[in-house]
Amino acid sequence: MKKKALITGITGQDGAYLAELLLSKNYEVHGVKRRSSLFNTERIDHLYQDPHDENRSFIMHYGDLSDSTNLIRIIQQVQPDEIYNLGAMSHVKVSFDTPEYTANADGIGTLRLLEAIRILGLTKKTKIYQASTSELYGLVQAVPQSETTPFYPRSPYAVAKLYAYWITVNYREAYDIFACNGILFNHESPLRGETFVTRKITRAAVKIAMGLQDKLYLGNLDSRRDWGHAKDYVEAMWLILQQEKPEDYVIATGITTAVRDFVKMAFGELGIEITFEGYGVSEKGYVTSCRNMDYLVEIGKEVIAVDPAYFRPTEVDLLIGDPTKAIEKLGWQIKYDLKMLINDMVTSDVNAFSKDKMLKDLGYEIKNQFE
Ligand code: NDP
Ligand code: GDR
Repeated sequence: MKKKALITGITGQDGAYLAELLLSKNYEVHGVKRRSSLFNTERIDHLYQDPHDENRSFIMHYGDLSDSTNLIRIIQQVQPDEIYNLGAMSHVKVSFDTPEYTANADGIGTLRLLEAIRILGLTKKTKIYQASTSELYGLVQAVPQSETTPFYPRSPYAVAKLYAYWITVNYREAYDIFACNGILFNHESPLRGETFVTRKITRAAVKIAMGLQDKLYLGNLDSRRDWGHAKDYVEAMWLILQQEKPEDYVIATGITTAVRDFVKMAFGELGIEITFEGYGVSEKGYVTSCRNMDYLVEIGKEVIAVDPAYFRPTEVDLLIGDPTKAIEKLGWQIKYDLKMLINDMVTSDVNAFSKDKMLKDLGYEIKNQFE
C-alpha cells in the first residue's frame, strides 16, 4: 500500500517541491487547492495526472484553511498518513494590510487541521507537519537562533504563526498526535513568489540587464536573512515526519547575508557590478562595470533606489539559524549554498525573460506587472 500525504498550500513554492519529492518516494499525493478566478497551478502543472486515470497518484481537492467542514471532509476521504500544512498567507508585509485574514488562515487554519484529526479519530494514524517560521524570533533575543531561543514576533503574520506553533505543541502533548514544527528560515528558488525580495531582485536584475526594466525599488537594504534553497528544505520537512518521536526542528544554513549584498550577488551573476552610495532612503545603487557583452547596461546608470513604501511598520533585522539539531538528528544535508541558489534563480529568470526580450526587439509591447 502506498503511503498517502495531504499537502495544504500545494500550489505554492514549497508545496510544488514537496509534491515532487513525495511522488519520487512513491507516495499518493493529495493537495488542497483554492478556487481562483485564473489558473493558479502553474508550479505543479508538470505533475498533473488525468482525473479519469484510476491509478493516478496525484489528486487535487478544492479547499481552504478557513473552512473546517471542507478540511474535515477532505481528511475523512483521504485518510492521510501524513499532513503537511504549508498553506498560509505567507507575505509578512501584506499581513499588516490583512491581519484578520492572516490570523484566520495561518493561525486558526492550523487548529482546524488538528481538530479534524481528533474529530475523525486519526490521532494514532495521521502525522502532521506545521510550517513554522524564523519570523517567530522577530526582535533579536540571541543569535544564532535555535530551538530554545525565545520568540518575539514582529508582524501579524508572525503572531498568527506563533499561535500555530503552540497549538501544534499543545495537541502533541494533550492528544499524543505526531505533530511537529519545522522552524524554517527563509528559503528561495526559481519558484519563489515574485514579491519576495530575492525573486524580486533576480527578476529585476535580469530585466535591467536585458533592457526590459529601468530601475528596481526596494525597501530595507540592511536587513539580514539566512537564505537556503527550497529543494533542500522540503527534504527536511519529510525527514521530520519519519522520526520515532515527534519533535520541533530549526532548518537553516547558519549563514546570514544583507539584502544589499544579495543585490550585488544577483547582478554579479550576470557579470554586472553594482556599487551602493548614500545612506537610508537616499541610498542608491549604480552600475560600475559590465563584463557580459550581451548586456548593454550603461556604466554609471542608477538601477537601485529605496522606496519607503516597502518598509514594514516593525522589521526583523537579523536572522541566522542554528541547524545543528537537524543535521545531527535528522541527518539533514545542505546541498545549495547562497551562490548556487542565486545562480539557479538567475538562470531560470534569464530563460523566462529571453522570450520577452526577443518580442521587444521585434517591436511588441511588453506589459509591466504589479510588484
Ligand atoms: P507560498 O506563498 O508560495 O504558498 C502559500 C500556499 O498557501 C499557496 O499554495 C496558497 O494558495 C496557499 N494558501 C494561502 N491561503 C490559503 C488558504 N486560506 N487556504 C488554503 N491555502 C491557502 O509560500 P511558501 O511555499 O514559500 O511557504 C510554505 C509555508 O511555509 C507557508 O506556510 C509559509 O508561511 C511557511 N514558511 C515559508 C518560508 C519561506 O522562506 N518560503 C520560511 C518559513 C515558513 P494560492 O496559490 O492559491 O495563493
Ligand atoms: P520575509 O521575506 O519577510 O523574511 O518572509 P521577504 O523576502 O518578503 O523580505 C526579506 C527582507 O527583505 C526586506 N526587503 C524587502 N522585502 C520585500 N518583500 N520587498 C522589497 O522590496 C524589499 N526590500 C527590502 C524586507 O524588509 C525583509 O527584511 C519570508 C516569507 O517567506 C515568510 O512566509 C517566511 O515565514 C519567512 O520568509 C521566513
